[in-house]
Amino acid sequence: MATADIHITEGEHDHDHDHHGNFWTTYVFSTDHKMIAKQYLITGIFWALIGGTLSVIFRLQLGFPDADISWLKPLLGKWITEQGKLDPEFYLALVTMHGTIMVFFVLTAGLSGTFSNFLIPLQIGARDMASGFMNMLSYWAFALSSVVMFVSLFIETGPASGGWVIYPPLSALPQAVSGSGLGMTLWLVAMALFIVSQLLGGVNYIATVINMRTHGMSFSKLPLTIWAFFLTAVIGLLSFPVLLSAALLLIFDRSFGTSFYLSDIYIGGEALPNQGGSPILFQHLFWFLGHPEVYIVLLPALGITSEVVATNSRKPIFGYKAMIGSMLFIAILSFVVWAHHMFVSGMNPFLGSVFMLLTLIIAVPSAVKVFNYLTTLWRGNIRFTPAMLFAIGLVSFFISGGLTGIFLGNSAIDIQLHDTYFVVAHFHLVMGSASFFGMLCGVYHWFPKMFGRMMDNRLGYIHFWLTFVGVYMVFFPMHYIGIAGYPRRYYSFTNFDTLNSFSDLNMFVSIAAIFTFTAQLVFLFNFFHSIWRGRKATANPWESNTLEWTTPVVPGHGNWPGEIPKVYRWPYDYSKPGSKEDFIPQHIPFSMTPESNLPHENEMIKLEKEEDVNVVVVDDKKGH
Ligand code: HEM
Ligand SMILES: [Cu+2]
Repeated sequence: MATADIHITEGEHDHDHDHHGNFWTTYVFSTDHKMIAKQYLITGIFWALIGGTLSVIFRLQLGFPDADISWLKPLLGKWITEQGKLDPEFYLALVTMHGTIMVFFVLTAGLSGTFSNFLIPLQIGARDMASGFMNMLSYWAFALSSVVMFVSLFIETGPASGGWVIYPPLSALPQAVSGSGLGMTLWLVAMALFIVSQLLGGVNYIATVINMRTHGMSFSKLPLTIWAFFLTAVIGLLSFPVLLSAALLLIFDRSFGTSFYLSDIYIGGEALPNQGGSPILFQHLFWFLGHPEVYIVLLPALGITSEVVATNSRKPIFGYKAMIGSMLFIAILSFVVWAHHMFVSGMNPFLGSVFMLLTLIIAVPSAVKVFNYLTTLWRGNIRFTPAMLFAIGLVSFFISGGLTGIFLGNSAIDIQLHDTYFVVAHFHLVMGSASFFGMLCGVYHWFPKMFGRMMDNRLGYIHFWLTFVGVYMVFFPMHYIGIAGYPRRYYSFTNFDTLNSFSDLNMFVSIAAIFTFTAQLVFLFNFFHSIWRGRKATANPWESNTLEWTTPVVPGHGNWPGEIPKVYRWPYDYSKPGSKEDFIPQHIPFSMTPESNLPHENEMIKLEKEEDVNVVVVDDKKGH
C-alpha cells in the first residue's frame, strides 16, 4: 500500500502547510470552497428571514383583513394607510419579493450555493474547486445582487410588484403600477447579477466534478449528492441564460422603446405606440427557465436526502443506478414541460396536450425516487437524527405535494385550478417546503464538518416537529381554499360573498404561518449558539462512508493535510454482511475487507495492486 501515497493530480503548490491569510482574505474575499459555502449559507439564512417576514406581513392581511395594523407603521411607514390597513399595491410587492427571495436567494443560492460548494471538493476528493477565484466571484456577484434587491425594498415607489414571474405588460410599463417603476428596474438588475453568479458557480461545479475526482472515484462511485449537484449545475447552465435574455428584452422594452413584448396597449384611452410584440413570448422565455428552476431548487435537496437516508438507515441506498437514471430523466424532461404553466394563455389545445403528456411522464422518475427512499428505509436500522427526520419530512412533502401535480398537469383540470390557492399549496409543499427541509437536513448533517461542533439534538427535534406540523397546517388548508375558487395574489376577499365562508380557514392558515415562522427561531438559536458553544465534534460523527469524513475535524485549506485518499468502493457499503463494522468508507480497499467481499470484489483486489504499480509508472515518467 505504500505506493498509494503517490499523487499525480497535484500541482507544484504544496498544500500541507496552513495558509495564514488576514481577516479579509480568510473571511471576506476567500477562495476556499468551504468558506464560500459558509458565506452562501449565512446569506441564505439572512434572506430566509426577510422572505419569511414578508410572508408573515401579507398573511396578516389575508387572515385578518379587518384588523387595524397601524402598529406596523414604524416598520412599513407610508405603506400602512390612514385607516391602519396595508396598502393594496404594497401587498403585491410583498408577494413578489417573497417569491423571488425564496426561490432564488434562499433555495437556489442558499441551498445549491452552500452544499455544492461545500461538498463537491470534499466528497470527490479534491483540494478545492477548479477555479477558486471564479468561485469567489460567483459569491460576490450574488452578494451584489442581494444588495440591489435589498435596496429596492426601501425606495419611495416600493419594490417590484409584478409577481415573481414579472409578466409584461405590467412589468414593462413603468406607468402601470408604482412597483413597475424603479423597483422593477432594480429587480431586473439584481436578477442579471444573480444569473452571472449562477453561471460562474455552475461552470465551476461542472468542471470540478468532471476533472478533479480523486483516484478511483469513477462516476459510478460518486455519492448521489454529487450526481444531484452536477445535474443541477447543468440544468442551471442551460436555462439561466434564457432568463437573462428574457430580462434583457424586457429592459429594452422598458427603457429603449422596443416592442418585444408589447402590442395594442391602451392606457387611459390612449394607445401606446408599441406594435407587434407579444407578452406570451415572455411567458415562454420565463418558463423555459422557470420550470427547470423548480428542479434546480429540488434536486440538490433530493441528493442530500439520499445521502442522509442511506447513512441513517445503515443500509445501501436502494436502486443507486435507478436514482441516477431518474435524476437524469427528470433533468431532461424539465426542459420540455414549461408550457404547463401556460395552459390558459390561449395556446393551441393540441400543444397543450403534448405538454400535458410530457408533464405527467415526470411522475414516473419521481415515483421511482420515492419508492427508493421508502425501500431504503424499509427494515433499516434507523437512527433518527434531526437530519434524518428532516429527510423523511422531505419525502413526505414530496409525496403529498407531488400528487397534486398530477391534477394540475391535466390541462382540462388546470383551467379550473390555475392561479388559485390550490397551486400555491402544491408548489409550497413539493418545491418550497421539500427543498427547505432538504436544506435544513443538510445543515444538521454537515454542521459538524463545517464548524467542528455538533448542533443540539433536542432543539433539533423540537424544531423538526414544530416545523413539520406547522407546514402542513399552513399549506394543507390552501387546497380547499383553492378548490373553492380563491385566486392567488388577491389583496382581500371580503368583497366576494362566496369566498367569505372560508375566512375562518384563512385566519387559521395565518396563525399557523406565524407559528411556523416563529419556530424557526429555535433553529437560529441552535445554529449560532452551536457554532461557538456546541459540543466538539468527532471526525466522523454519523459513521458515514463518504470522503469528507476522512478529513480532520475541521479541514484546513486543501482539505486533507496529507495525500488525498483513493477510492475503492461505492459510498453505500452499510451493514455489509460479514463486515465487523456496519459501515465501510469509500477509501478502504477490498484487500482490507476479505471477510465481507463479494466474489467480484475479490477480483478487484488484483486490480488494486496493479493500479498501484501503474501509478508509480505514471509518476516516474513525470519525474516527480
Ligand atoms: C412561512 C412560510 C411561507 C408562507 C406562510 C408562505 C405563504 C405564501 C402565500 C400565501 C403566497 C401566495 C400569496 C398570493 O398569491 O396572494 C406565497 C407565494 C409564494 N411563495 Fe410562499 N410562503 C412561505 C414559504 C415559501 C418558501 C419556502 C418558498 C420557496 C419556494 C416560497 C415561494 C413562494 C412563491 C414562488 C410564491 C409566488 C409568488 C408570486 O405569486 O409571485 N414560499 N407564499
Ligand atoms: Cu413547471
